[in-house]
Amino acid sequence: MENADIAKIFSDIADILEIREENPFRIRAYRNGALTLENLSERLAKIVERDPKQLRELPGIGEDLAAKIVEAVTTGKISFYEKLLTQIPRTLLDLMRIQGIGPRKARLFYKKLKVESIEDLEEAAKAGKLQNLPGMGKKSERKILQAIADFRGRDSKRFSLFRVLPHVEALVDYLKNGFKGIEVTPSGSVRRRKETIGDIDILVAGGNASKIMGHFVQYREVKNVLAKGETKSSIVLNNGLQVDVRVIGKGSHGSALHYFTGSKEHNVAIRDRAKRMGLKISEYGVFREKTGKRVGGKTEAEVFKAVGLSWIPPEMRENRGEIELAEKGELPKLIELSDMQGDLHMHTQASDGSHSIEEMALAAKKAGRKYVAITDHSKAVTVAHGLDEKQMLQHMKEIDKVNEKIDGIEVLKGVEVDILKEGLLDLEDAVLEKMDVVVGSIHSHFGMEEKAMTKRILQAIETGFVDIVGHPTGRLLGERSAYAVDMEKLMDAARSNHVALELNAYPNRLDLSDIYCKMARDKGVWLVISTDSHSTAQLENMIYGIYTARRGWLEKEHVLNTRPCAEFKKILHR
Ligand code: DGT
Ligand code: CA
Ligand code: CA
Ligand code: ZN
Repeated sequence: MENADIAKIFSDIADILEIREENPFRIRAYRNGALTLENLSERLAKIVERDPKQLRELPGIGEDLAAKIVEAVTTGKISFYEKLLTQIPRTLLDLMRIQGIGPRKARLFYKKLKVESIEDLEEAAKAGKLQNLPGMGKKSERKILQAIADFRGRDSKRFSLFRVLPHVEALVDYLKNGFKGIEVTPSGSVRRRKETIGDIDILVAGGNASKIMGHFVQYREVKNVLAKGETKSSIVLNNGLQVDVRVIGKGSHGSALHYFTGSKEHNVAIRDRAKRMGLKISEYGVFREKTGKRVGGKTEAEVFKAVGLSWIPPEMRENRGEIELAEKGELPKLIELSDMQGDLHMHTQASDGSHSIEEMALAAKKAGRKYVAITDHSKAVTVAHGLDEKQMLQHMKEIDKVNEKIDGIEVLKGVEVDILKEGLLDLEDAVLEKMDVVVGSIHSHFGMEEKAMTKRILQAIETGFVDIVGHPTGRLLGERSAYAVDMEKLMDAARSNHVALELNAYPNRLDLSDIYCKMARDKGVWLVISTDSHSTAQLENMIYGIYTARRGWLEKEHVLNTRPCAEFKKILHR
């Protein structure tokens, strides 16, 4: 099991214990443990391999949790969790995937109405049974029905990319270590770095296919084997993720890689193009339609060249116009991690972060950044301990001090100020005026109608104080849909007011989405990519922003925080 899987189980355990009203300290221990694991940059499997005792040095990991981590890493299971799952209906946990429902509400519905699943809950809400429960009302009942509809609308079975990549890496290692001279390449949506993944596809070129298949299905994380064939097998991992592995001859590596990378839409367009040129493309190679003569397939570049195209980066292969550009030789030079000089959204212990200003700045320097903005929450976000005017001014002094003290990274004074319901900002102008960077974000009243929501954000932009609109649609992958906003209008207002939109690299946000990044690029709207880190480890999440940016065709020039700090500041203070 990978870190994120174990973190998820710890948080499930906390939920179950809370539903059963068990000892609050125990519940908190699992929640804290989950948080620690989410923020850990080293693989737990590695720590256990080196010395399991070192687990105890992690914050919030005691004897009990450490033993469970060892069990998870070595056996792929946590028996305590399995046992808990037999004591409550498994489907009850699904309730907490509905926006606005936590363990308390789940317990309430379960105890009072015998609600055991999302279906039960929907039925109860439709029958008007929820509104009479303590702490509930007509409005909250309606909200739950809406949230259920939202949940169904999302593809709830897909995994976020960040939960998948560690497994891909481990699997590639496992397959490579078993055999000499084979090439193992992730393909499918993983290679295209799509924000969510349906299943993992891995291509193996060369080697003895049946031996490779035999080795693959014995992977330690296998829950069950769906199919085992001569050249193609599928398994399901303990966390429910499916993995397809396909073995192909070395001579067909390029054409197979192209085929299995997809997307399907891109493949269809390429095949049609080939047909018009008298060629036939399959996973085995490129052939002349008439003679059957093979004209290429060893490398991907050969495949593209055969149809008159330059090599297209996998992130762009969605049939959104990339083929036309490749034909003209006008593909963009996509942005890279090493282009990122600044990170303009992060939290410290002053609000809901886990580390100090100095720790964040030094970690950002280590991650390769040249400047950061410290942007703690403003007072409206009480759950995140947002700062009021007085506290903010004090905090700014602390930021200045750190900036003087440390070298090699510039620390800017910033804030993530709440955009209130009516579009006003949550801090006085006099404080905002003194900031280097103001990120304006929405953290409340997500359910507003599109017109009102658009007006709200436009109003905030027009105050003249906002430099960047943070996570502009508020979506949380697999948890919460984007709020309704007229993106066309928002982008036009951003451009005319010289305000940048954020691509939030926090891996369950990735908001703006790839499509909106491309739209911003087309409209000439300024963008920034920031991590929204709440701990030092999360500063490494910048790479997820880069993946989405590349899917949105962004180049270095489209993203303001690729510029050196002095230039960036000049642009902001136009
Ligand atoms: P996913 O798994 O839903 O995140 O998305 P993909 O793109 O990984 O899709 P998947 O796993 O069904 O298939 C992997 C690749 O195989 C896909 O990107 C393109 C290729 N492929 C699959 N089915 C077809 C098909 O019917 N026609 C063509 N041309 N290619 C296909
Ligand atoms: Ca796939
Ligand atoms: Ca697949
Ligand atoms: Zn935020």
